[in-house]
Amino acid sequence: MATAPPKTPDREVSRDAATNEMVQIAGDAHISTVWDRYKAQHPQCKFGTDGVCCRLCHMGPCRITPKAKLGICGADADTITARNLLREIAAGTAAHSDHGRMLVRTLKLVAQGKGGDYKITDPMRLREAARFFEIECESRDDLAIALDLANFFQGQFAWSEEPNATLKLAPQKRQDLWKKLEIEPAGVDSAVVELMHRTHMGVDHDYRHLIMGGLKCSLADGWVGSAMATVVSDILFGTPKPVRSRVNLGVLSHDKVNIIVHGHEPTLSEMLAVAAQSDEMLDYARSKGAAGINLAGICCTANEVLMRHGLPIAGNFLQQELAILTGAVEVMIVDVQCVMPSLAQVVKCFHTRLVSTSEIAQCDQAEQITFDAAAGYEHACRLIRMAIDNFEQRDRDRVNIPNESMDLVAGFSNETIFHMLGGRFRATFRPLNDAIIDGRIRGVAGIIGCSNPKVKSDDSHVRLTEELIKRNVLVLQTGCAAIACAKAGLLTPEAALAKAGASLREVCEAVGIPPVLHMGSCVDNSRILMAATNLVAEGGLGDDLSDLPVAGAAPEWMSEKAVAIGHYFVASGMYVVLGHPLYVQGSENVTRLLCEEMESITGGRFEWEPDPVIAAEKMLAHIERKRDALRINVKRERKMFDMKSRREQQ
Ligand code: SF4
Ligand code: MSK
Repeated sequence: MATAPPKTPDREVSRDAATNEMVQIAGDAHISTVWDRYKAQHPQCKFGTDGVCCRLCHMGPCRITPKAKLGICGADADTITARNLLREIAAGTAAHSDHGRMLVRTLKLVAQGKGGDYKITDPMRLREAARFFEIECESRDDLAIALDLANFFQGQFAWSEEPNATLKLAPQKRQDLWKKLEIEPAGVDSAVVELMHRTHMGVDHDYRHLIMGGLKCSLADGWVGSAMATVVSDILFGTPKPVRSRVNLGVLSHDKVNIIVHGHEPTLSEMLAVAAQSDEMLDYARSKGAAGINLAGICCTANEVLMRHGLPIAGNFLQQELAILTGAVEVMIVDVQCVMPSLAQVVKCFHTRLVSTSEIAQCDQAEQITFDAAAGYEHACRLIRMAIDNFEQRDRDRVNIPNESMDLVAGFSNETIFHMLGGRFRATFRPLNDAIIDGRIRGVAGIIGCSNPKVKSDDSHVRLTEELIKRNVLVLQTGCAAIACAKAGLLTPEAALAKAGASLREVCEAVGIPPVLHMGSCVDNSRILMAATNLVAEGGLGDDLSDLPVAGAAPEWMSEKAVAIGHYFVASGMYVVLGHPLYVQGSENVTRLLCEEMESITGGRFEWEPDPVIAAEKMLAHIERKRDALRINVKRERKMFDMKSRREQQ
């Protein structure tokens, strides 16, 4: 029987050599990857990309065309694109917030003494959060405070007469604006429900009113659901501090049991990280001929265990199939979000076992072992044993682990940055504000989001980051963007400093931070919101988030969570550049509202720009405009002080 010739990839799919190598191997073995399926979907539906396809009722589906400018009910392109966009925001908000809910539940179990091996790892963070939300802390033990905080956070999900209390994390002026615009959410769940209601057939038809509703829901994501997820993760698992580790498929081991954790919720992976280092598990691995246990991550679970344990990252979103294709993974453990259904097909070609652990996320071809936090440690041991038992099934002749792996430093929470900038005794953002005010740092950029087969993966993340640090902009990162830059070496202070502009380098060296700071997973974009809030609070850079010389970008985004994130940044007054447009281009009005008019409403707006170098220029132009408005670009006269004026200063 003639064998089919190996497939040749049409293009370099990635900036990352390990990815290209594995895609070639997949092609040779006729195993379909995300890039093959992307190609098979071409040409992609123009009605979909323009956002003018509506299937919200069963008179439809309807599509807006030059000949049919209205759907059967009379909805026009403005209403249809806005409604479709809002449903994406609702889904993104729901995803982040359900992640937050899971963590709040675990905190409550711990507080009630039913949390198994979970505990309060950072009591300072607990007390700091409790005090902020006016929970009594004096003369009370941690568990009592944790119970009050968990109940308070639980209350933030339900509908309430009052706006969400966590909105108070934002600067006062921003809160006042949200109130004036009537976009304060009053409960995460009700914000999502309201959006689903407003977008039901025959409810809200005014595209402007719809978009403002979308901003309201997105605030329930960034400043409520995600903010709570980040705080509770820090309390339970520890507030991240700088750690060194390694990244890319080359972190997989030839002689150890490889276990991949993939998804988003850190609860199980935290226990796996502990159990994998236990003597019991290590002895068992050795008894089966393995040199040890290698726990590595994909996507945001990777970021979580990296930030707190320094565990290696095997790859970002588009590398999940490729990790299995190495033939060296004993078990891939998945939970929620960004887990491709295709994994079930890829594991069939190898010895890898795919285990789904979330009660809400099942895959008919994966093994389902639903995670129970109260028995977290035993659960983790069971999964590790499963991997060890599978080690002898590994076919050494089919193992293809690329050589590529890179050093990185991650773990930059706001709390850590405060201490790094302020020194041991005085936590402060002051040196950062001063460096921005005197122009040595021009501003701050947040680069976040996924990878997407529509573009050469990692390339835009890396080029945009390089361009910005070269121009003396400090870069904060999360999610798969951070992993992309880590693979390219930009998360090693040494390499990044070498690429940074002279004045940014000087400041970073003086205060001991790298120019590209990895702040965590997708929910940890709330850390970027808080970093911006801290810049305002420190003084000298205006009194609202929209005054700051900051800009955001998601160059390779793909998920509905990214849509929600983009909107909460815009609702918070930020300028956000997306590498490809939202599905709204079928409506000139909606596009104009999001990309132009929004600036006069919230102070923020969207921009689409596929070219990372031009995106950097646009971000820098925005940063300089903000600097001009703050009048910090005005050259200050150097005053010569004589002895008299020095004495007057004292
Ligand atoms: Fe068509 Fe209107 Fe129904 Fe949408 S809601 S499918 S536009 S009839
Ligand atoms: S994992 S949402 S692909 S960043 Fe958070 Fe990466 Fe985007 Fe998923």
